[in-house]
Amino acid sequence: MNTAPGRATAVAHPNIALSKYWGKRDFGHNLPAVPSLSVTLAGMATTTTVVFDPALATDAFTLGGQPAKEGDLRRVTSLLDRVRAAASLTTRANVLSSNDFPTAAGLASSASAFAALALAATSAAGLAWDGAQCSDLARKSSVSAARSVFGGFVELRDGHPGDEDLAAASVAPADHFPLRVLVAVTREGPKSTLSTEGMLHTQRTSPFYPPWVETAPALFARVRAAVLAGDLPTLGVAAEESALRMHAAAIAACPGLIYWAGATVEVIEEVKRLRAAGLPAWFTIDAGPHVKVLTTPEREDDVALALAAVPGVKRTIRTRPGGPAILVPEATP
Ligand code: 2P0
Repeated sequence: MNTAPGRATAVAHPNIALSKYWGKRDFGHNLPAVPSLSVTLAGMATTTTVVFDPALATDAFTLGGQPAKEGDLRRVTSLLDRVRAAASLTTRANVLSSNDFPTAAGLASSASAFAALALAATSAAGLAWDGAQCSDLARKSSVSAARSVFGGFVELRDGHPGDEDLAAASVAPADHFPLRVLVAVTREGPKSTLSTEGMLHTQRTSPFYPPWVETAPALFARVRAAVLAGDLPTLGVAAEESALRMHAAAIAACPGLIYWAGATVEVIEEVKRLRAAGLPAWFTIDAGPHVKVLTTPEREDDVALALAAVPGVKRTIRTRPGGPAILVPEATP
């Protein structure tokens, strides 16, 4: 419940793509070149408060207690400008946001950030927008954020010219089948190439970008069917293929874009060893060095123990499918 007019707080979770998005069909409208399917994660969250304040001359954005960088403030302002236009408002806003997981480290912080911001900002502006409208708004700032508006398993189709609105949609709820996702953190601190630049560079220079775009829809269909069937082994294999093809396209860019650390490869090898030993374990990797491992609740402890023992793994975060972005009561100071 958000009682004070002009302000609202929302919580959103990161998501991990099982079928990856990498590349834009239209940079101006931020339309993805390939369809993607993700699982929204419980256990990690962004909390964002938006306060429209007539006393402000410009928007202000504080991230984790620190004034945000210029570029981050610009992205926040551009989302707020869309909200102001829709609500016929001119008032500037103060945005306070915090993550309970590392920012910009390949843990999809922009996904939860813009999903929380879209929900908090529209609510604070008095707009009663539904999930699809918030998802489209979030997607215009960050494609993966469109998916974090919804909980459980979520899809986002590829965009085509003329797609002014493009929202993600739910495929199956969080409890559709028993899944655990373990994040093997291989490096602390922000990554060197942000996703937006990384995919633009891949698009411009990688000879493997066209085959990536051409083959991604069939992989997406395999991932989607496996999710609907609750078939983790089939899902795991398709998710690994999607991650490796995305990285293959990025690695083949000029110069090559290698998001992996040495420990990333060590974890991949360990996942293969676990699988050969009969444990359910499949990996996926986003635009960073960490490895996310899909497994079952029954074998989560065994897999977590094995990952923690891999040289170079700093720590392991245990997550599971989680809920949608929601409005929450504000904490009293
Ligand atoms: C994904 N990633 O599907 C893929 C896999 C990273 C690797 O979406 O430019 O922050 O803001 O739309 O959404 C990360 O890219 O990029 C991402 P923009 P975004 O989750």
